[in-house]
Amino acid sequence: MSNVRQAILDASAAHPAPAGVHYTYGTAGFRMNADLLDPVMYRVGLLATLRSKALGGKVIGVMVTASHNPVRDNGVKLVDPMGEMLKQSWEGYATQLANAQTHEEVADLYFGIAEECEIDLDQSASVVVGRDTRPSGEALVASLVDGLTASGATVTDLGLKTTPQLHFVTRCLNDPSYGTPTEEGYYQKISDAYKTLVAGLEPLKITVDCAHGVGAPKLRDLTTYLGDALDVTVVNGDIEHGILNYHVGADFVKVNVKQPEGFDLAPNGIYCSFDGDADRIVFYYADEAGAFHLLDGDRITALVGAFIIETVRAAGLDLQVGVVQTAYANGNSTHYLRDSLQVPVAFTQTGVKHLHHKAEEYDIGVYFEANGHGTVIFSSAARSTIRNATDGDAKALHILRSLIDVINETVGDAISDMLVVLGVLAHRQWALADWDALYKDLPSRLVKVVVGNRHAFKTINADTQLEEPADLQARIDAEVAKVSRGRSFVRPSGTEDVVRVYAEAETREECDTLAYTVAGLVFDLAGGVGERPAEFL
Ligand code: 16G
Ligand code: MG
Repeated sequence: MSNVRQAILDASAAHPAPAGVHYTYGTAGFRMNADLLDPVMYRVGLLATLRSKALGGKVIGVMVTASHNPVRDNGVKLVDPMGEMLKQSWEGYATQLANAQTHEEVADLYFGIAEECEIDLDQSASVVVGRDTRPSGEALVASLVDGLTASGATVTDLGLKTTPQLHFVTRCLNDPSYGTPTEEGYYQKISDAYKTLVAGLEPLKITVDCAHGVGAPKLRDLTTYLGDALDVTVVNGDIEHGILNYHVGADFVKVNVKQPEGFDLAPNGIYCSFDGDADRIVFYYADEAGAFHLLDGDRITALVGAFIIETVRAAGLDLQVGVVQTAYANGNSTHYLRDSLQVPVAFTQTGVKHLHHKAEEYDIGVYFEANGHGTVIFSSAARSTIRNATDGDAKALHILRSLIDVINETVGDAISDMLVVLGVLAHRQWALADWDALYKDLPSRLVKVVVGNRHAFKTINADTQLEEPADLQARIDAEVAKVSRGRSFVRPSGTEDVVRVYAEAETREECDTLAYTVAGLVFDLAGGVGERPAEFL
């Protein structure tokens, strides 16, 4: 037996699989109750080694986080060399390895994948690891490192990082032109660029709800680099007491359309919330009357998209700017982008990797999910056009050049997105109310339905239609036709054991009728479980 096989078997013995648990590498990697993740971590270590070897020894990233989930959960996902999500065809290998029943099977899969992908096992492998503030994180990283070590990878444990910082460092290690591969390199790059972007403008003041997560210490670190360029107040930054994401953070604010707990909103102030691993952000403010106004990912697309288009035009550059949304984008945001801004809008399935991939088709691609996850990406041609332009409006070129470096192109990044939005607001001299006035949202509603088997739901056309269960879509279409400007779709969640129903319509009443009627149809015709919720029609 080879030494490596023996090493993998020996180390695997310390990470036995629990009986009867099925693991799936989904849109956000593996994510579940932390108590079940130990064997998964070990095996993800093996897979990360293989992935690095398969790519000629390039550095692979591994992030240990469960994002906005409760603190008892944890999760893990792999990051490819340019800072992008793991190549989709490898998700299947991750799932296979995680579900192996015996140590022998784990080793067989390791060598089986190597053979199938024609991986040279003598190739070196290198992996960087980051984790969020969850108490389970350290032990899970140790199990991950066991897998990496048994399979011979060189490991760098970066400790506490936001998810986007881990993506950034991974990218820089493989592509030094992107930046210095350290947390300090990250702060230096984006803070220098922000200072350049807003030079000469009135500094803004923002209060940031960090969801009691990793964003808090990291944002505090950033403020020392920003100096006077921005006045940041960190709130909800208690990472010691296991209250991560509890009634706070971007997901809480977006789902409930209300402010997080823990502080009061002064009228017309600038506020935002990060999620637990700081890769999502939403903004909000209270008006004079105390009413709460949410500015979600769709709004960020509209603000940033419009600003970039205008600046590209002002700079006299011939670059195509495009926007990518999902079916969850409010219909009026799409309407605003297409009809008022005349910008091409593409739709993809939910999940960052789909949006990112689509955005790569433009010279400059702007993508944000309604939930606040997104970024802007520049093709390398667009980047050189912007960097090398000699004529054209100097101010516009200056803005674009600094914007490129404020943006974390590898993945949605709450810290970097915050600076991008603030940079735009500073240039426009807008309060959040001005941003809010760009368009008016159509009333919308999201409803969860618990069914026996959510995997029986198959969507097509970027999640907008159901292919299975058969006949359900025709029933949904009939309901949509009854309301004005109606839209509704159903998709299985990739992160929770539920089916999600989305509906929007011209009025709140029509919207709610549509949402609860469709939810009722799903419940009745597609195996609803438990008591039928009273609000379902
Ligand atoms: C994950 C995705 C996010 C998506 C969400 C949908 C990544 C990094 N994150 O959090 O993009 O919006 O899942 O959740 O891809 P759902 O499938 O439960 O609706
Ligand atoms: Mg997150």
